[in-house]
Amino acid sequence: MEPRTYRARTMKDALSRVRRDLGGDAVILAAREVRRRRLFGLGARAEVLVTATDRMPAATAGTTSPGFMAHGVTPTPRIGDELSRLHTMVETLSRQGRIDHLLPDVPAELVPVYSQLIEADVPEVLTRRLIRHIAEGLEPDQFGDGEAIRAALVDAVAQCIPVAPPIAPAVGVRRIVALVGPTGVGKTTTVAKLAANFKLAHGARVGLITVDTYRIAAVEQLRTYAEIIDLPLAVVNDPSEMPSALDELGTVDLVFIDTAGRSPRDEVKIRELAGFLQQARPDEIHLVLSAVAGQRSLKAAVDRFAAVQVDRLILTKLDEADSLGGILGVLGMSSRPVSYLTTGQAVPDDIEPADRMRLARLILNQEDLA
Ligand SMILES: Nc1nc2c(ncn2[C@@H]2O[C@H](COP(=O)(O)OP(=O)(O)OP(=O)(O)O)[C@@H](O)[C@H]2O)c(=O)[nH]1
Ligand SMILES: [Mg+2]
Repeated sequence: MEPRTYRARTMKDALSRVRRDLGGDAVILAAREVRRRRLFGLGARAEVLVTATDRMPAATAGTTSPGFMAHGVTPTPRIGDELSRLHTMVETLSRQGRIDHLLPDVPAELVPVYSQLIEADVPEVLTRRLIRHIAEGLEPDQFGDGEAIRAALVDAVAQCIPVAPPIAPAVGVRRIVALVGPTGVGKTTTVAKLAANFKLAHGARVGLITVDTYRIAAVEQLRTYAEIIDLPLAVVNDPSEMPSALDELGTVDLVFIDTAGRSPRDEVKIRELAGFLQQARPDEIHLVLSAVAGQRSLKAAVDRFAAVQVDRLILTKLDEADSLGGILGVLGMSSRPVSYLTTGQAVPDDIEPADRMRLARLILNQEDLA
């Protein structure tokens, strides 16, 4: 087939269309950004032009292996394959004199890495910053070294992920930890996982408080966990009840406060939540964010929940997310460290303390959850 040119708003969209039209063996011949004038003088809009074909052009076919295949175009790309393509891509593009057509500030050898990050949903601006960082850190002879590039990439991504140590209860000192966040992200489930682990694995004395009294089912959900794990539970209907609820729990090392999900759009409800928390004076407030949520809603959540003095982030539903790169942009914006990752519905198993190298490898699809 003659090469076709695809025009799209983002590199990711362009690559998806290439994949849909040309299938798993698509070969990218050139990729560049253009600015397109818009009608009525509304300013220029950036677009990406990708030229691709379903097989190698005759001039280069049969020389080495196929040229640059877009990362992720094959259903299950293997990193080894990807890295060997990196080398042949550079050769092919050099021969075709096409390196200049590539994205201007991305060195040709790092184009597959660029594509990998875009496919993982890492925001474009951050992708370019990562590429620049990797390029600066590599020795000249490492540009042809797939292993070195892979290690540099994981390191660069890991550096964008601030992590916090796990919650550290001390015997005889009551530590209060509150979980807040948008609706349905997994706050109650995560409270149950944490409470069970601290009681069962660490032998801590744990108590629970819920301020989610808007729905009967919400209180019952936490009460069920409290009964199974055998923990005291206090229900708080009004901020003024908080001190007596804390007393009601008796002597405990760790109190988890479960809160009602709040839409980031609902500033009134978030202020109301702040009222409850002011009375509890938590030592730590963890904002729970679902990895399934889109970049924009994650950012809105970080932005709006800043009103309750968030200290840490918990990332949930990693098992359900198609890609995790969007989280990176949000971490940069929030500047709060990640404390825990949750990876499924099972209480108490599907939770782990955040580890920046692991999260980086997960984002880059270099590691499985299990
Ligand atoms: N796949 C997956 N599901 C999860 C995870 N954590 C929680 N869930 C599920 O997400 C759903 C909502 O969980 P909840 O814990 O009730 O969420 P919430 O944030 O307390 O919800 P609201 O109180 O209504 O705001 C439940 O079906 C959980 O089993 C996770 O890590 N992975
Ligand atoms: Mg809940």
